Amino acid sequence: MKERTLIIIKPDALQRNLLGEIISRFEKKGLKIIGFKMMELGDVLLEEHYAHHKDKSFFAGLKRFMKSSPVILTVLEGPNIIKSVRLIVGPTRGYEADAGSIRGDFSMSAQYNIVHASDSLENAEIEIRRFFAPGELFDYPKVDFEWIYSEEEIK
Ligand code: 3AN
Repeated sequence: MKERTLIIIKPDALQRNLLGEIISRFEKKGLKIIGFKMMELGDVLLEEHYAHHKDKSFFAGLKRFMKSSPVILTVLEGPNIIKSVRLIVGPTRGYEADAGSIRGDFSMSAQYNIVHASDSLENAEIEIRRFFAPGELFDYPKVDFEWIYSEEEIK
């Protein structure tokens, strides 16, 4: 089984026009995008996804924030995916994250921290199933092209 993780690009990133910047960091690192979509998250999905925070004082605020605009959900594939993505993303609190990481470069907050990334392979599979149907994930390339010119062009 190839290693996969779920990324949620949160409302603050979309409202700050950071989507391209964030996706580009994952792409340039060499991670493969195998699923990608835009969604408005409702209470049911958020209460399931953030069940471990349901008794925290910030839970209502977290839900309000996560519903403030649509989010982008993406599934990334690559070796050692959980660790490599968490290094690119940085720790939860933006003000503690190293410069060069997404949160280190774009967040000063624990709540408005730009992205969610799964914390284990086990949780990644549960989270991917929560947001994606099997037909929304793609296995590619089906053919390896050389990207210089097509064979038809030189006939
Ligand atoms: P991570 O997103 O780094 O896995 P979690 O799972 O502890 O961190 O937290 C999930 C989300 O809950 C965070 N991304 C953040 O939006 C929110 N959150 C976590 N801790 C706090 C906090 N102390 N105050 C406000 N929001 C928080």
